[in-house]
Amino acid sequence: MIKHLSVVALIASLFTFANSENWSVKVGDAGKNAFTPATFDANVGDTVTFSFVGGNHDVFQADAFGKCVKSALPDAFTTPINAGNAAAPPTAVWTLAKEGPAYYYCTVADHCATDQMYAKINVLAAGKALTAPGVKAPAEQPKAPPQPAAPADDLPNTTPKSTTSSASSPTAAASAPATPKAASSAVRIDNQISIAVLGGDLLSLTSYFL
Ligand SMILES: *[C@@H]1O[C@H](CO)[C@@H](O)[C@H](O)[C@H]1NC(C)=O
Ligand SMILES: [Cu+2]
Repeated sequence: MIKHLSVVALIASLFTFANSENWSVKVGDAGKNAFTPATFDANVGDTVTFSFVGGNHDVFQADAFGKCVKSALPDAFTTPINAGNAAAPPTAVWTLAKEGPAYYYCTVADHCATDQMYAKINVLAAGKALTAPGVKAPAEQPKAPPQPAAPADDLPNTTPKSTTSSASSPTAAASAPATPKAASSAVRIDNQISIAVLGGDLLSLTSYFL
């Protein structure tokens, strides 16, 4: 019985991890004292990557929308003041650990009080559908050499369609390194995570039957 429950939990974890997303928020875009986008939906477990593209700004968590006061939470999210650089923006990453609205603002000068430099993320439970998703950040591509653009009609053959299909054929997904450039790299990262988690699941399933 206990083993049975752990198998169910492991399969559930597979779906939770496969759906985690990396959202992008620009800070100080176009010289404005603003966060872009200022409001969007996300899931618990997602990350928000702030890119400081202009001006001098920071990000401080608040306890209410439009409140220019640091959150009383002991683990309130904060960043140093960053000098914006559009070509090579400094970044800061906020991992959304808790369900519910997450508020933040900029503490520099009168950006919050006068220019309304504050924003909000609606953090929904992991796996819950998003009504107003944010902007997906381009995923990290460490050593990938430049790839020629693939014809659009190649995509259905080489792009894993869903986490379910990649989970049912992990070796096929793992041995397909030539993902076309047009395919979302976020999908690739999700699949890598799924395969890693699936590896653990298979080990557990094996011990379940021993
Ligand atoms: C999230 O997006 C940023 C770019 O906005 C990128 O630098 C970072 O590597 C991404 N993180 C992951 C885990 O993909
Ligand atoms: Cu600011």
